[in-house]
Amino acid sequence: MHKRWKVQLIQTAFNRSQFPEEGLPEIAIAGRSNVGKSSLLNKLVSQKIAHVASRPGKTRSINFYRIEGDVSFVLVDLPGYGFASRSKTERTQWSRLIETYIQTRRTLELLVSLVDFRHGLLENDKMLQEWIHALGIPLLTVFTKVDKISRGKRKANLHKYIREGLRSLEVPFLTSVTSGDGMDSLREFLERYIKENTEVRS
Ligand SMILES: Nc1nc2c(ncn2[C@@H]2O[C@H](COP(=O)(O)OP(=O)(O)OP(=O)(O)O)[C@@H](O)[C@H]2O)c(=O)[nH]1
Ligand SMILES: [Mg+2]
Repeated sequence: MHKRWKVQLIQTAFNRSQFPEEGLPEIAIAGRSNVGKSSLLNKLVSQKIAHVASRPGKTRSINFYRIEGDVSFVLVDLPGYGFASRSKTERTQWSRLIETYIQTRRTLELLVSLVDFRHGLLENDKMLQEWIHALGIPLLTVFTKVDKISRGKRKANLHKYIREGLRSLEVPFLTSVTSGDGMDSLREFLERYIKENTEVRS
């Protein structure tokens, strides 16, 4: 049983001027619309704090959540990409906001790239991962919705996706917010990551 993380929404940003001041280390959650970013965040903190919807395009702002567990850090829920039915201007605006955040944020310690376990990496997931890699930002791949794939098929599925090419500093985590699979290990990993990567510098 993990020690519960305390969570508090510190900021909702629709543009750069609304980003909170850089302070605590940040872990950002990125992925296609509807992949389960907000759901994963809620599950990590055991609280329904981020809005979840069955229709894609729910989260349109960057939301900063302060986490207090063994360590303090900020979890950042990013708007989803690859959502076709919005207007082009709106799409450009969203991706620009995400790009600005990723390129300028000096306290960004880790980007968690969420990928739907039923599909593996699609073209825009690959683009995101290659771009993050080129920027030299540490990246972890986390698969979502593994409950949709029977247990017996998961290992083969994971290996197929790894063979097809993905970036991840660890073996990708397989998670589900409905079954709770992988959540404890992911929580522990993130906490340890923050601990190890911020101690070195302070
Ligand atoms: N079965 C299953 N459904 C999930 C899981 N995670 C998320 N969902 C569902 O997927 C849908 C989208 O979840 P969100 O958390 O809103 O997705 P998001 O990535 O934040 O989406 P945007 O904010 O639109 O970018 C919701 O209907 C969730 O209930 C999971 O692990 N298993
Ligand atoms: Mg969301």
